[in-house]
Amino acid sequence: MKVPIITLLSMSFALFLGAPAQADCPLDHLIIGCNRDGIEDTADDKQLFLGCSQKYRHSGETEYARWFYPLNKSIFPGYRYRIGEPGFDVLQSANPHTGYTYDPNRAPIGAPMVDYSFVVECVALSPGLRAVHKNYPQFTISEAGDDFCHSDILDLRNDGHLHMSYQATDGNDLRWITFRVYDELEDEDVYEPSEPVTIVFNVAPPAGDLVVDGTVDVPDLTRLAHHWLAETSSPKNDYCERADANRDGAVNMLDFALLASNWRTPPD
Ligand SMILES: [Ca+2]
Ligand SMILES: [Ca+2]
Ligand SMILES: [Ca+2]
Repeated sequence: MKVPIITLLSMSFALFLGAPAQADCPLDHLIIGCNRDGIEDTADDKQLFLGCSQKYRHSGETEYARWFYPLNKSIFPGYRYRIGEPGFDVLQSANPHTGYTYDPNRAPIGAPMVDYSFVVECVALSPGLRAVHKNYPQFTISEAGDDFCHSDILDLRNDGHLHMSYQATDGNDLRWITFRVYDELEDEDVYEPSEPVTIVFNVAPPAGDLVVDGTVDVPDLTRLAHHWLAETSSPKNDYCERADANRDGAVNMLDFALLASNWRTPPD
């Protein structure tokens, strides 16, 4: 039987569209979304978030056994200690076959670079660390204020699945990088910026070190106050960005006690 070439092409295209694109990617990703509670007409409908459900997923012997990514010694002479996760992706409502990125209730509405333009900005970065996007388009984040436009890359490649390489000059000391995502379109209907999300490397920060820098002091207490009495702590928000220090699902006196026990302890 002769199958017209146009039929074959359309079948291939359908297979391509139906393929579980990144559903099985073994590496962690921070997933950009909005409306975290998934419910319409609540305060967070237009607020962006960076989903943390995969943060540190592969770092420990069991899920969340540790709160850091180990950096591994590489063959490269500069920034020798490296790991290739977490990357970035965005929730979407078009393709149900893409596993964890399919979430119609929390996906941004419309098209990238038309209805929204999400910039991922580095707001804090420890000395001796950088984040490199090795694939097209290449870029390096090496200081606070550096950013990249995730929506631009999604529009360019028709794929929002980015892998990042985190590279440091040593594999022992605490290293960290903090991101937030905001919509740079100057539109009345603009999305609100996300809360900051921090990833740490090599070792876990002390309990209560919420604005990560290796010591627990006033900025950490202020951040704890921000999450105080939250009962929404879960792996999806990295236990309220570690404010729920004992990971029991609530931010309360038990977590304050852990923060207080490390108060102004100098880093090792
Ligand atoms: Ca909502
Ligand atoms: Ca701190
Ligand atoms: Ca707690």
